[in-house]
Amino acid sequence: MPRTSYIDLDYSPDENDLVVTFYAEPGEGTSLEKACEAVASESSVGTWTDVSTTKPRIMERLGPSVYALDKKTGVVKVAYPGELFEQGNMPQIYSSVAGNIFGMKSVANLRLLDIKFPRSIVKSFKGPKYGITGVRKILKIKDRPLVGTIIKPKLGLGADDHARVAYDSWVGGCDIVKDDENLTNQRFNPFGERVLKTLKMRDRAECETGDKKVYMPNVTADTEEMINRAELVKENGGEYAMVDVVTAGFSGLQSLIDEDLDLVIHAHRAMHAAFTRNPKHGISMLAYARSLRLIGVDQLHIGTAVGKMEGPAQDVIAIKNAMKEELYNIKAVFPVCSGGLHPGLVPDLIDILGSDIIIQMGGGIHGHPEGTVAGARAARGAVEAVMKGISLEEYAEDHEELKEALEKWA
Ligand code: CAP
Ligand code: MG
Repeated sequence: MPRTSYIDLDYSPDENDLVVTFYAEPGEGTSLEKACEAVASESSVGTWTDVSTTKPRIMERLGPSVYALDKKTGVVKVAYPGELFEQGNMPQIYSSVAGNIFGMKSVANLRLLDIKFPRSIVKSFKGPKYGITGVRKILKIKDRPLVGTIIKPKLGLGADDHARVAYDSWVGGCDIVKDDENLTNQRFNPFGERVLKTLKMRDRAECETGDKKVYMPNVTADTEEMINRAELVKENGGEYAMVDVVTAGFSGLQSLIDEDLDLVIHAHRAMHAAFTRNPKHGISMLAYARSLRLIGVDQLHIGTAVGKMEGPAQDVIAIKNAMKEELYNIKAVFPVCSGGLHPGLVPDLIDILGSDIIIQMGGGIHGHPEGTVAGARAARGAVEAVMKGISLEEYAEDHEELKEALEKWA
């Protein structure tokens, strides 16, 4: 008897299935069951009507199963045969399970809550080249959080000033300096000039401090240009490339990583909130982060729970855990916390997310009353205090820069 429905509550996913958890709200005049049929069909082999060209074996072999459906919560689970997807091709996977379905009238709202990839698909991607252990090895920092800054103002500085602010950040105690997400190759700060001058300042700061320092230039552009920029970074002794992964897209990101330039890939997620923020519609940052781990980013912004960006603690914790959980030997991705952070927030941040994170402060360093060097010292001081189990107030008694930061922001 050929299958006519995608709903099969007796089905239990097997190891070859890609499993998606959705939140679904049926559209006007339809039921949750009907909405699920439409979602399962449109995201796999079907369309809005039966077609004479199909064959029973297609549904048998490639038809997904809606195997869980909760009318109270709207949570629906769909198991898709792994064969529906092209291995190593994240754009195709999202065009299936995160494509047309969001726009169908049969759903009033639809959110992709989580995604579980089968081993065959996981292994078809590179995964992080460095991951947490690799990055810690480069920076020679064993257990404390890494401290980074974003050069501010976001845009407007010339290459010389950019490099000088970077130098001040490093000598003040930052391990990492990054470009902001919308700084690429503008006339006032050309990419090549910025990278060369800032890497020179990195070398100077390393010499003067005796500590390892890294610079994360933003290579975001069309794919070919992104690769050219990453090659320029590599040729000039840089170790990192920062990519705005949402605006660059899965394809650009995969192409850059496939070049295997031996650079640490820092994933900024600007624009993610266009689809991750609405709790009823879109794609969760959790699912999106899992996909970026497979593709192979080494570091990823996950939120702060305490800063300026929306993102409740339990969601940020879930993303952090997903970046580190065992996954067929795929390396763990370094969680990056950034956005409205200042030294006064460091205890709560580490309390919620632990110390195996990268803490980035832009305004929270360059907005220090005594300037960037003092701001970096205050940021590092806050981390040292927490790692030593000392309250910030006590630590600030003999660390003036931290005291001034707390007076301004906390
Ligand atoms: C932070 C930041 C980051 C955001 C990104 C900014 O600067 O550079 O891009 O943190 O958000 O431009 O806002 P501040 P998320 O430290 O001055 O806030 O990490 O949530 O993707
Ligand atoms: Mg930014």
